[in-house]
Amino acid sequence: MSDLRECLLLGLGNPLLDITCNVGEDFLNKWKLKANDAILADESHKNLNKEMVDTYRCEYIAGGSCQNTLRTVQWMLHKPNICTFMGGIGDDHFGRLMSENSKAQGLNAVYRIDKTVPTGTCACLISQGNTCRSLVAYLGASQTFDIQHLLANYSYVEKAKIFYTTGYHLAVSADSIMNLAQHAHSNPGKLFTMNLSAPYISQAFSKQLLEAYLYVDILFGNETEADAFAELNGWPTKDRKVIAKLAADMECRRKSGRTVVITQGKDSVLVAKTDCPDVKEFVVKAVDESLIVDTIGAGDAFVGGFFAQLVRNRELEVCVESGIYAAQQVIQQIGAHFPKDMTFDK
Ligand code: 26A
Ligand code: 26A
Repeated sequence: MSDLRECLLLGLGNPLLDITCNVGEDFLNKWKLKANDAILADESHKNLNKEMVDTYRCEYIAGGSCQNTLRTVQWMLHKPNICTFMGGIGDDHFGRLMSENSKAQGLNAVYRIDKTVPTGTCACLISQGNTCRSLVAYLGASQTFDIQHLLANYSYVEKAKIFYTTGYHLAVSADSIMNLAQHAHSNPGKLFTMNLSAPYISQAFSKQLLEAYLYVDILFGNETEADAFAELNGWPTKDRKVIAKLAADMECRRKSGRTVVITQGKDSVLVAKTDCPDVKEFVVKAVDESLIVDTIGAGDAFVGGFFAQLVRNRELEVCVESGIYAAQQVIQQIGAHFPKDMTFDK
């Protein structure tokens, strides 16, 4: 582990402060929220966070998909500042909570701070004795990130060897993403990696996605995102192994080709590579249903576990095993939290 240096991995995404608490049915009804749902906040949710905080004991965590992934890497590596995270927050109390929390978890967060827009949040309302989760995301200042911030902090780009961005961020700063992609492309040994993030990205941001995809060394996605990507490309198949292989074989500017990693919940993880006819299948070992609290953040943690080995140049098999390990720890906790101990020891 001694050869691990700081700022090896640079991530770009939407920082959202996850605000989690247990609520009663009446609270959900008052805010017209379904017990199991994930929505974007609108005008009607303006005071939701405040009322949650005033009414219940809330837990805060530096969330947002990319930041969750990088926190996972730090959790597994026990050495601070291996990961740099960039994204936009506000100049407010929630922004300061976010900074404190990400720092406490070992992240080197280089936030763009916007004076006019509040920090993004994700309200996570748990109900019915831990069995239901209602998520309300307010994207706020996460949408104010711009390429100027990246350019002003370019020393972190120079230092990094692996770049990771969420598909979500294609909607925020596609030019920053392209800048990272091209930086990796013109610097031998660097890797550009991306997540599909959500089916709607393949639908509403296909142009930006396909442009960045030319430079992707490693693509991550789950089953529904893989299906949406197949649909975008007009592939008439539901066979995920075929989808993974077709995705790996799309035009690629990277000399060494591309790796596509698809997670499927309790089903096997699929890995396809350019110039490799077989799609590898990694069996996911069963987790006793009674131990599963919720699957919030499982996909984010999978990618983090994968990276925790990739930064140490471990082979693909160990990266995937570590991804499964991290995801399975997170599904046994509320939200995108980890247990205290980390017992993966390959
Ligand atoms: C653009 N959107 C909707 C989002 C998110 C998001 N992260 C980035 N962009 N909506 C929810 N999240 C985060 O997803 C995590 C679970 O995977 C939440 O903050 C939560 O921690
Ligand atoms: C029974 N369920 C829901 C599950 C899982 C699971 N592992 C076992 N049982 N749901 C998710 N995972 C883990 O999280 C990753 C990302 O979804 C798997 O490792 C999966 O690859």
